[in-house]
Amino acid sequence: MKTVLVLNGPNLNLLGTREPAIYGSDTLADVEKLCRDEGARLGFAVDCRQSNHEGQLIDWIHEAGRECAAGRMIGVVFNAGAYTHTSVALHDAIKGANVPVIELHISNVHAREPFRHQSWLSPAASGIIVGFGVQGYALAIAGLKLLAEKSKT
Ligand code: CA2
Repeated sequence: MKTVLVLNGPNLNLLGTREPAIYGSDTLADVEKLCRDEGARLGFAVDCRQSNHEGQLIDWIHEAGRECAAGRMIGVVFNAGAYTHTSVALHDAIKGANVPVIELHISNVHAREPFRHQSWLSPAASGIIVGFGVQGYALAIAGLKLLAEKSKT
């Protein structure tokens, strides 16, 4: 069974504890269960990780590149949190690892503060899911499956 990596970046460990009007009331554990359930429905194992550290996220993207090259993984669902709007290093990591990444945001970042409208990750991403709440994670896993099927043809 192939794997999907679900990566959550800085402060997403706080999900469900504050700002429910923006991010909903589900916790990160709830989101990770939702991802594992959607993966099981679609025939994938789901590996969920969260870090508040940019370098750790970069290392995991590199690891995902190696796993995809070995045919054991189909790609990454990545909510990079605020690093989305700041990190050229994460952009370079996605490009360098040559890994399919679905950039995901729980909230509609384009309807929020102007500093959230810029993403350094979007030009390196294979697809983007924005503003569907935590259900976006399930949509992103289904999207990765579609991309994996398309790349076989
Ligand atoms: O909408 C998203 O998923 C974001 O990636 C979430 C980031 C934000 O910086 C991006 O602009 C959009 C913030 C994640 C922090 O999540 C918290 C959740 C509850 C309480 C505090 C922070």
